[in-house]
Amino acid sequence: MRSWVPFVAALAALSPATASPTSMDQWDVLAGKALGNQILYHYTNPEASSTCTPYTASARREWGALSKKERRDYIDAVLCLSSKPSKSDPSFAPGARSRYDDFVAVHINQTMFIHSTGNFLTWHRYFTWAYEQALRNECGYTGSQPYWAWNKYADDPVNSPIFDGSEYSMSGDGAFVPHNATEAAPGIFLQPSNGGGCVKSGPFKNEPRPPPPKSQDPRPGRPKRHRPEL
Ligand SMILES: [Cu+2]
Repeated sequence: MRSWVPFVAALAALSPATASPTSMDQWDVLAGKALGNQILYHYTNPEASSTCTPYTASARREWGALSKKERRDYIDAVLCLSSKPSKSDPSFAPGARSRYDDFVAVHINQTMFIHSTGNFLTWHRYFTWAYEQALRNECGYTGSQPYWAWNKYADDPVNSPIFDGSEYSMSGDGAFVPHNATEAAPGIFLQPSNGGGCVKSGPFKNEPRPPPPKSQDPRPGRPKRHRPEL
């Protein structure tokens, strides 16, 4: 019979990874229950893997729950990926310049077949894993791909850890450019705010601007967006 000690220890070790205590919400509680069930299953199922365990499994964590060093490690790995040359076949992605662009190109190429479809979750799960592997194997990243719980910051995104414009964020508002409301999805309009232009703050402000788009947005009926032809 398996010992309960590793179960309890693993639960204690992994639970804080799902959320920061100060911002715990109902989704974090649900995720904690799921994690508990997974750990319980692992240590009570005789056929459970001995190599993939709750200790060795990659734990995806919310951006705001990462330490500043962990955020910076992830940002540095992304910057590293954007500094490496593309491996894509130019006939597939003529606009790709970097390894980061390679992943953008794959997503653009598949856009019409992976959204609002039954394969949405599985495709994006595999895609995220492949991106995470590139960060690890090509840029020495030792963490896991973080996620963004937007619901935690919806009331004040400008001051959230992911968009506060600090060196530990993804960016702040871009430069202000007067613009009308943007149709994010059919019938859903995002009202204009303080940004709209080039990224001016945060760790990606010096990233090269992609070339202007050479083709139509692949989604008919949507406003054109500034995208490289990837
Ligand atoms: Cu997608």
